[in-house]
Amino acid sequence: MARPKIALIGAGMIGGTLAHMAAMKELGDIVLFDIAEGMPEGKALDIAESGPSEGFDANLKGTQSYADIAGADVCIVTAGVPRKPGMSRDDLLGINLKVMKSVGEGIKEHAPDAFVICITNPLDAMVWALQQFSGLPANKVCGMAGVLDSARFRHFLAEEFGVSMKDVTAFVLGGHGDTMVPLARYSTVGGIPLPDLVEMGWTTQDKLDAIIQRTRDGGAEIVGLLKTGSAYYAPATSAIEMAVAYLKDQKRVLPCAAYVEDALGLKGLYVGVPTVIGANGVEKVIDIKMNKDEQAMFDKSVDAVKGLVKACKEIDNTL
Ligand code: TXD
Repeated sequence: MARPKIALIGAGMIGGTLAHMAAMKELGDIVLFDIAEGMPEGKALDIAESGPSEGFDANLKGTQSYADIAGADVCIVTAGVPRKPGMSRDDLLGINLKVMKSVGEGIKEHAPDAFVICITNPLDAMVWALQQFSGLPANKVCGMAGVLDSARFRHFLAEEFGVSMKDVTAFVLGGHGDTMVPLARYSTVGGIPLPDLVEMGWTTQDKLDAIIQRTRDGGAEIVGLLKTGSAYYAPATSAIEMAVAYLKDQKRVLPCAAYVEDALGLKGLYVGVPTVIGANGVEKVIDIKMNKDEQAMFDKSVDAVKGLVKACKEIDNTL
């Protein structure tokens, strides 16, 4: 049986990290696509040359031709421009929408059966535009944001509680932006919900609120520190987790930007929701019941996403 084929559309900071992680995990053969001349080829060759020491078998190829992604099982899209300090994710919309059009057409022609994971910001609008431009079924096109935002939340909570990050679960819903909704009620340490941990004196509500805000600001915190780009290790790791759930039919329960046909009060929108990811892509959107406060935060986040979608339609009237 042939190895799976992983196509990374965009071979920059996240794309290169994705390629390295996918090779080390032996997820399959890897194509690094970019418009930059030489860079994808150089990264592919450099990672391939790490194979003998690391001990993985994978063919790696760098390219500027969409023909080389033919038959990909998974496409992870990071093509576009990242933020610089002082920029919001939404500031990237105009430039990256045009990039999604070319990427969507490339995937439509050469990898129509792929499971597509979009990472490019502003994520919730870009994943929708990518699905529209590519014409792939909505269950095969999703966005990576919730896994990253939840991972950041989990990391900060594990630090606060002095416990293993492995034993902290967290739920972050809504758009990948300032309005994201970390759900404390559904986040736990070893199954103990956060509100119980506050009552048990493990932390205070003020500290929990500060951690929730730091999660919302997680991307900007790293952009401010790096100064020349945005986060790439944790975003890549998060997307790989989603790709593995698809490739190995793991039925993982993961938050991601998925198309919501009719759930959570939504009728036809891409936004961060709890999903089940397996061999059929996004196999289920979990229609959780939120309380009044959570619903209000979620609705606010949904409105922000709808605003981005509207802005896309104003730029490209084919959408
Ligand atoms: O959680 C999330 N979804 C976010 C997403 C987490 C972190 C970063 N987020 C976004 O991912 C970020 O705001 C950017 O929009 C993307 C990619 O971030 P990265 O740090 O990898 O950006 P780079 O290093 O600039 O890489 C982007 C590559 C670069 O090599 C360009 O040459 C290439 O994209 N690029 C293109 N490739 C193909 N086709 C076109 N048109 C194109 N334009 C640029």
